[in-house]
Amino acid sequence: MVKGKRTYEEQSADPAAQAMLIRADELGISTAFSRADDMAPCNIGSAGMCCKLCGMGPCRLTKDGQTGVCGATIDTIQARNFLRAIAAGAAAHSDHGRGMAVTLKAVAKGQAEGYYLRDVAKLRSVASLNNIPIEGRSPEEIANELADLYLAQFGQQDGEIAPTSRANQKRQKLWYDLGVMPRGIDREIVEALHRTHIGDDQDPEHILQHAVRVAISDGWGGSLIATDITDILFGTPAPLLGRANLGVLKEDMVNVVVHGHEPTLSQMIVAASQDPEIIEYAKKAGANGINISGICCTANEILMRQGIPAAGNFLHQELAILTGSVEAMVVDVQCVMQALVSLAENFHTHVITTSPKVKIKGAMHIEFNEHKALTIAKDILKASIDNYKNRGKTQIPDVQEQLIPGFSHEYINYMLGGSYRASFRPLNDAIMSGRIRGVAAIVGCNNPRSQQDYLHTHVTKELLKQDVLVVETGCGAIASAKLGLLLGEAGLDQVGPGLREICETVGIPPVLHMGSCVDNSRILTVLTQMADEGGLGDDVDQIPAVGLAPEWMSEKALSIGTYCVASGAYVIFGGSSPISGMPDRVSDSDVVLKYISEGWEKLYGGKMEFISDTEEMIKRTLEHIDNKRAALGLPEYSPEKFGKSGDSRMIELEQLPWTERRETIYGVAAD
Ligand code: XCC
Ligand code: SF4
Repeated sequence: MVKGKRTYEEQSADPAAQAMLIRADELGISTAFSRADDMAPCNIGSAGMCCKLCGMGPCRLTKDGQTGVCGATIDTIQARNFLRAIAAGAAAHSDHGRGMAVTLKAVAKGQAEGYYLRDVAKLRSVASLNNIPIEGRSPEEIANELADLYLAQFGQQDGEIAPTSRANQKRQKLWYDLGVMPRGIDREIVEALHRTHIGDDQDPEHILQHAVRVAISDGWGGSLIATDITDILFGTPAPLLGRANLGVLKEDMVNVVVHGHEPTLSQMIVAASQDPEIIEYAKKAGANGINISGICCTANEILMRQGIPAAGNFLHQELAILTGSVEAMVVDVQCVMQALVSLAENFHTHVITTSPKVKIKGAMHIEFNEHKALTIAKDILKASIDNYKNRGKTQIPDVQEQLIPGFSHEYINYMLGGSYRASFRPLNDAIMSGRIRGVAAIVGCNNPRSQQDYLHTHVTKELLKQDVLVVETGCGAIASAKLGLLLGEAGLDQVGPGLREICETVGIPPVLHMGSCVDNSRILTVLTQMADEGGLGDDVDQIPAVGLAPEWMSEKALSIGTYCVASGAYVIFGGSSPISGMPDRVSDSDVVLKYISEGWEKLYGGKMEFISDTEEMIKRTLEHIDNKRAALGLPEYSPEKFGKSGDSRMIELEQLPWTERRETIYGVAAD
């Protein structure tokens, strides 16, 4: 746990962040980093031992055997707190999904200015998956029916939510048998609040069973719906060349940073920024044009579709403003710090809130709606341009890295077999032969209580050396991007021999950027398709795969972790555990912690653990992968066998300058 002021290097592994933290100190401005140093977390609350669910409390349970005023035990309190957190996370993702469905409906009806059905192939395939007829129908008709179907999933009362039909058959049956098949997205979230009200559900295991149902309604519901529709409206991602870190901000341009989650607004701002009228307006203001960049998952959404650079991840939101070069930070929902507004008062930056759900006192509010999106986006850009003249002294760290994002599950499928033989066969074969030892999904946030980006990138690097193929999303993916791990190129000399062979043969980086946090649903799809492909058992829990969220902080991360467990994965969270309980507890020790690991493993084949020690995280990941390999009867992992095929060609390629090499290997053109 953090105590006292850390050095800049201890606060962040990113040199751009370190430079801005120095600037913040020089200017006497606080950041999440310094505030974390100044305020130790409450040790009762952080362990899940505080209940404030009614006016008889809050009850703080610090002694063994103690109960709340109502008699609630620590296990009940922890389980309730955990369920509430998961419900909030699922609500955030799912409401985002609902927003996408509302937009799809408006587009289908021709009532959404500036939006199109950009990926009709995906629309048709998603419609087919949902038994919506496609032959002889216009894209708008199909989209209208799909939007209605998806919108209905929120208010549905019984049965199962439609996208769960894409889970493996065996898994669906298991969810039915265990009573965790979600009936309707809103219904499960409401029930979570009901069950955790004073005097309701008080059996910890029963409470946690509902946590699973809520989480499934996120991963296999709201999040999957969000991903599907985002692809339909803005295109299914495919690899392209991007850039990340504060160095993407421009000295001579109007810098507009979009931050948050929903792509509806950010995509429109990108479109509006290319409008000749707007460019002209910027030039008149004395700038060389408009430079859009992103923070958090909004960054991922526009990075992997349009190649718009990412200014950074969660902990970069304040640092971007600290450069003094940001005319406007345009935010919508989730992960937006209230601190931005008071921070921006030290500079000329406008913080502009746009969601009808989110206002911050002191911020400018320009409300977004999908019917007038383009007009609103232009208004926002004009306000940003008008602010350019107020810019004072700037300091933009000259730090950025290139990356290749855009690995949707569709693209991964295609890249492994081309148009004629698209399948997961080569990936499964590589795992079966031991060239690839297993797969790790490293996802989630930044947390100022640990060194920014260090845990992510350290775990990533160590697993690559061990021939573990890594997929990433969210702020974790941006961490790897900033530190240069999302270029096949930069990493290949640091990856194990077998994995390197595969990456070079297929032409992929060893770390695949799969998108934003709602796109963790893509990871579910990949795992399901791998199970269905054969050779790695018949369900996700048999695949040698692990999910990790080393720097998690948001409730959404807990929901993601839980739906991954429910889908059969082993999930490791780093940092602190929200349910760690008393350090030296004796009586029926740590019921909740035990239940989400051993208990859930018996039921779902997946388990959840909170491990603060990094090396232990890596060790358990590899152990799990090796145990799963052994259970499948696959050969033991032995790196000596691989890495020699085709080396002469690679040695030849390595003589070329990086841009040419990149073009030859990845087919991504130079800037
Ligand atoms: Fe938020 Fe999605 Fe976490 Fe990043 S990773 S801090 S949730 S933006 Ni999802
Ligand atoms: Fe205390 Fe029980 Fe009320 Fe929680 S629900 S605050 S434990 S009395």
